[in-house]
Amino acid sequence: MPGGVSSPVRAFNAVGVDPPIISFGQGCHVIDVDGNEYIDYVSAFGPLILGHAHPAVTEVITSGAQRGTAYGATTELEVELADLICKAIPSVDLVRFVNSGTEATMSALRLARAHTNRSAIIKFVGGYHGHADGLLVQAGSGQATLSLPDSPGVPDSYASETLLAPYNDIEAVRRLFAESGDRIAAVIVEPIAGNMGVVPPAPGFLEGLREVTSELGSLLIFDEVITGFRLCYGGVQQILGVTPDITCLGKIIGGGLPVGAYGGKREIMEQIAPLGPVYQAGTLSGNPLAMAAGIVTLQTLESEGIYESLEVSSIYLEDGLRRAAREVEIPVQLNRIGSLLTLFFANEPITDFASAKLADTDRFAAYFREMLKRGIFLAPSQFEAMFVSAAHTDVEIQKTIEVATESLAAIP
Ligand code: KE4
Repeated sequence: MPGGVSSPVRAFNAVGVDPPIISFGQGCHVIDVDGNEYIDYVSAFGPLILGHAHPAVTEVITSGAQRGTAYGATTELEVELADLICKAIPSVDLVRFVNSGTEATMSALRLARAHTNRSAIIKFVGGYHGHADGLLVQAGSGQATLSLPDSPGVPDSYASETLLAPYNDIEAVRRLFAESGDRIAAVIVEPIAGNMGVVPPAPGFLEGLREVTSELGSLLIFDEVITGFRLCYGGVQQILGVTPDITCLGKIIGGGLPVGAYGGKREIMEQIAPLGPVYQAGTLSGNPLAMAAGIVTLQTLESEGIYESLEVSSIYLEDGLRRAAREVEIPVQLNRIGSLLTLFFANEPITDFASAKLADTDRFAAYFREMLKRGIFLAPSQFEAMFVSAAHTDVEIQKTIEVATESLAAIP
């Protein structure tokens, strides 16, 4: 296994410590093979909004597995999850399941190019949408963590179709459209950026994207792989009041099993095979265990008032972390939206990738190591988010704040 991992960020290259090997999770805790217990804020990078091994999720997977794991045929479960998603997100009339966020965004871009008969796309510097070739251009998340601005192996011909603008810079987008508008198929954006650390949209940014894409016949794609069902029941688009043409989903809708999805208005989605000519397929797409886990996760989220309690615990955590940094007089910026937050070691506000890159990643690494040895498991990169789950109670939040105070005091 290259680097001993199945995904680069897990190698902990940016934080200078060997990664623990996890044995199991329970609620908001993970336990490594040496028996060390951690309060977990990685949450598998987002899917586990209910926490690890949630009884209802575990039950449907266990009972489902006894009926088989894959059929290469349609099941009632995928229809049921599709219904839940289409009912929860008004902009989605039809939805197609795939096996990862990467597949979702890759397919959404192919659909947008077919629908508009155009080839260029706009993404944002520091935005991460998975590892499809054309999207590995100045991406965030693991690429930013490893300081790999562009991946080798992506032909210039692909990269030349990917135009870049700084996140939150609507004038830069307007300039790109002025120069190349008639060849831009779509703009793809994380409506709340989670892969340069958490960066909220500036007032008017998403509205501006909606306006310019509608004006010039391009599609607006919201990559809600992180934000889908994270901040409310449905897409964050419903809170932000901007309606995309295509929405990409993943993570939470699979309850921790491999899943992705993309969906949108009927007249766009009808072009997907077998209804239309745009080809996309997948052996395990819509697999019954991921569908079952996703259904019970969404049903739990819809029924139990979880978003309200997530907001309360996330505010508690934010206030505590701010207080801890003030106590030791370390300059930090804390960006939080709902149960997504990032503590940046920076003096100035973080509003895009250029400002995020000014953060002191050495100081973050020292903080990370201090937190880890005191039993707090954070994502091993300044350019990721902390994910608060429904399983984090006041006890764990208070413990996290105490440990953060000790950790911040211990770093140089
Ligand atoms: P996957 O292919 O990893 O399922 O999803 C890609 C993706 C797409 N869109 C957004 C907004 C995403 O955040 C992601 C993946 N997120 C990263 C963490 N920020 C996954 C962690 C990893 O790469 O190991």
